[in-house]
Amino acid sequence: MEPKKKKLYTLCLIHQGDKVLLGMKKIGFGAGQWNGFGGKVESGEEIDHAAQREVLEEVGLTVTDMNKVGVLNFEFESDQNKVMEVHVFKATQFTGEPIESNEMIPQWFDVAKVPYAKMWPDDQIWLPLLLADKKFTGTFLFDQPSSETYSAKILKSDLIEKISLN
Ligand code: 6OG
Repeated sequence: MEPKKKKLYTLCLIHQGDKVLLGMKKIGFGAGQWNGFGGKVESGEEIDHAAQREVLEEVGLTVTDMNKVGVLNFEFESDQNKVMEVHVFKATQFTGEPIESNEMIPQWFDVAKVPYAKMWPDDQIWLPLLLADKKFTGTFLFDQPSSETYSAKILKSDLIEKISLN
């Protein structure tokens, strides 16, 4: 059997004090849900450059302090060819003001009121680690890629806290 082809993605959460900036995805994969900002890494592009580029494109901010905090693999039972390797970043400093883009409507949330019910279900497992300045790696198997329904269910998950990411 051929090895599964992983596609590389970024996801950046902007966290300042007791607030986290999320975006309501307007189109594409995960539309109708709150998430961090990110997307596909282009061929030949550095992953952290892709993370910065996606934040600028999706919410108009230039991040000035950003660290990689996690790597998550997403697999889907109903679509065995879809394997996503998502590099998760946390940014604490930026310049500019959040602006709505074609893809995202930004909104600040209190860290005690993150809208997990309207996010991918994996977020409630790893986002608390990010907010607590921890690093992690993990794999999540979903039944299906959901869109606008928050209906994807986690069939298997495995999240490990890490001291450092290599
Ligand atoms: P575009 O299709 O917009 O990139 N993403 C996920 N984020 C979370 N929290 N959970 C998931 O569970 C996700 N699957 C994908 C990665 C898609 C964006 O959505 C993120 C990218 O930032 C399945 O180019």
